[in-house]
Amino acid sequence: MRFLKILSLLLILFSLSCNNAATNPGESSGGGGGGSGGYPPPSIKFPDGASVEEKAKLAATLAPSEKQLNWQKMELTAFIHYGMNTFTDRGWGTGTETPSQFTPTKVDVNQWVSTLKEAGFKIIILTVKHHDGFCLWHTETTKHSVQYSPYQKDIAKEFADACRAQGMKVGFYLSPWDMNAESYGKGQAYNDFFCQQLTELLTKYGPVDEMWFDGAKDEKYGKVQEYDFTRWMDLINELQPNCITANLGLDARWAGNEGGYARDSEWSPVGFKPDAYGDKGYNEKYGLTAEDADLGSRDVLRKVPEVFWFPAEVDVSIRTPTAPASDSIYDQWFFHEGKQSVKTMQEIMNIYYKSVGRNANLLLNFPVNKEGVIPTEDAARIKEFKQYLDNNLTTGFLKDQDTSWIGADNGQSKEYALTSSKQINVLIIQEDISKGQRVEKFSIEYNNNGNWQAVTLSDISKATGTIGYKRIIKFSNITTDKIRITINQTRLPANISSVNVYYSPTY
Ligand code: FUL
Repeated sequence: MRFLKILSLLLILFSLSCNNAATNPGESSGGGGGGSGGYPPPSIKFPDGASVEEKAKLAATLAPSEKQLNWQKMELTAFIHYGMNTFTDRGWGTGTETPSQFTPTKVDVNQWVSTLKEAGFKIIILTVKHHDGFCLWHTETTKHSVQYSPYQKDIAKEFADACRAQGMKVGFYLSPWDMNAESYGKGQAYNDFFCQQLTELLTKYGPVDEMWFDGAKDEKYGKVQEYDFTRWMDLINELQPNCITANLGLDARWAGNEGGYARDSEWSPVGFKPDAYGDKGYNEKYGLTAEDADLGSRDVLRKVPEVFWFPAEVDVSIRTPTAPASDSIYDQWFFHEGKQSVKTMQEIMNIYYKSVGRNANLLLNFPVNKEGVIPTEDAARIKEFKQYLDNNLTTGFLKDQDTSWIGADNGQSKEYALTSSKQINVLIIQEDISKGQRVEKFSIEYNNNGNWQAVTLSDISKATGTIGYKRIIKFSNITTDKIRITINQTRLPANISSVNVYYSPTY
């Protein structure tokens, strides 16, 4: 029996490595059940009775689909919340508003796009429908839309055209929860309505790179609606196979909070099954929720039968609420005059270190104001952020151009020389995730007058656990000419694609 089990595992590992070798990086089907074109995204089912060691090795061979890999490389996604709530001063609307209340004076989509493009964002996701059901596009599905407002013009179209003209990718936030739709709560009728909305958005506005589905759904409002996720996901795949589905989607996972941080060790191969598979009760069975402190360590692998490539996305706003909106919600997402402060550079940099620096994408929200623009203060702050990254965290101090380290195994170390002795306090390290995420623990030392000494980690980088696509480690200032990285624990020999060190003077 044992022999047969080992043989079957060896065969699986062999077929996975052939699969990886036979395709370009990122084109891997994931080897364990991912469909071609990345739908559904890659996953691996563990053989019955596999030990945790065997599961960890298998999980280490799981790789993203091509579109998931491209998504991860973008690092920065901008969110724009704009809609009825902007005018009613609410966090959540009621669905009883009227289009006449939507009264922007100048919707300047070009200002949104150029501001965010200059700040380094690669894609913008616009709330084309929030929970109040008001649509920012011209739709056949309802009269509760911008078309019947004083503004009249199709904002989704203006936005998508402006993005494309400036070379930015396009995303839409379409709230599944709809407090205005008459069919909401009526089972298939609402799923038909929602599919019609999806069809409009995915056929009238050119390539859509990301569809973002929010999980908020308040059944206190008396209506219970079952979402037909399989139908939605199939439809998106049919209409726009390159589109990423996020949050209540299959390709990108909600990091579990709206405070701007990923986990210290953020795994992309996780035991948590995307809710959008509609597999009710699956995650409960294994005691997992999107908010858990751990979704991918050996403790999780031990108890689950399957591992999914489901990378984290951190959503937070550039504005912090300082007073409640008129519906008592402390709302960071929509613009509320005099009730929010723009985050400081220190706060934004902390968010950056705890999201992009922890193997997650940062989805940073910009509330557009009543007039229809990103306020000057917010635009100035994000410009400052970009300048700070350009000046301090872009050109590193290591001597060699090629810092890759393929096959870095347990207990192995590698030394990296700086161009000369320099003061440093940041290390950026990346794994080639097209081959999987593998490192569980690593450490950093520096040459201190001939002795190797461990760096003192900052609070932001409490532990040097996982790496993933990108890990940014902050530590106390040191002056040195050489650093040493040790891979303390890895699931399979790791593929380190780059390492570099920097000096961040202020944050
Ligand atoms: C939440 C929503 O309820 C908020 O209004 C906002 O859209 C945020 C991104 O997701 O769950």
